[in-house]
Amino acid sequence: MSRKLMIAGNWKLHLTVEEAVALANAIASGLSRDDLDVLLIPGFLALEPVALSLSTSPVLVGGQNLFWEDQGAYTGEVSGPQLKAAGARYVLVGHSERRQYFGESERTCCLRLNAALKAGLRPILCVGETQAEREAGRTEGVLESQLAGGLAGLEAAQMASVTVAYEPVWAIGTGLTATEEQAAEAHAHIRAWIGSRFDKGVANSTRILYGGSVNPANAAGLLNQPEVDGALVGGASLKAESFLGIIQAA
Ligand code: G2H
Repeated sequence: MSRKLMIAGNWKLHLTVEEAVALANAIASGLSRDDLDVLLIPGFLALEPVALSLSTSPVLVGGQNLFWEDQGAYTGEVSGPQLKAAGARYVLVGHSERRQYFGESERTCCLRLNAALKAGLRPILCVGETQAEREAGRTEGVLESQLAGGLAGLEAAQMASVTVAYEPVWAIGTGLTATEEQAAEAHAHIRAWIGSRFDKGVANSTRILYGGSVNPANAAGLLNQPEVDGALVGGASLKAESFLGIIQAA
């Protein structure tokens, strides 16, 4: 089954609202392909202005995180319905920076993922091993437990709305990239796990993105791997030229 490629730009804690809108417009106006999905993931403040500025463009907008309750006395949180109303179509869940700095656990990933689905958002569940886990030969076990935790209780039909992103922690923002073989191997393992947890059809139709220091020079090799269905890009998504370069390389 053919899966549509996605190139997503995760802007993390970068850019003012004005800078984010300008970058979104530069990316939208430089985009010359319509055979793949392009997703921009700005900070919360910029999300609605970016979505509004892209309203006539095919470029999609997503959130970097969400809380699992729709509303209530939860100071500082942002909910799925709020993101949806602001124009988000996708939302990251369990990015390694959330796991590392904000105590994200498999249980909270699962709560957020379900909240996203309930709000009509498409969650992108991020999984990946640290350097120490890789060196200890634990990569596959870590991926399996993050997948099992994040997708706990999910039914096969719900997987049509779920994307997985494999982001080896040791490759994030470090300039180190997984080799094409390492990425292909991890993606194949994730797909096989999805096949045994759900079924082969779900496994074949689930989009699995690679993230971790993707740039215009290494994108083609990574995206050429049949198991790699797109890229989740951080640093190189902060300049229109490099992000468009990755899209061109895909
Ligand atoms: C991984 C990635 C985007 P970078 O976090 O999610 O960031 O491309 O800077 O490694």
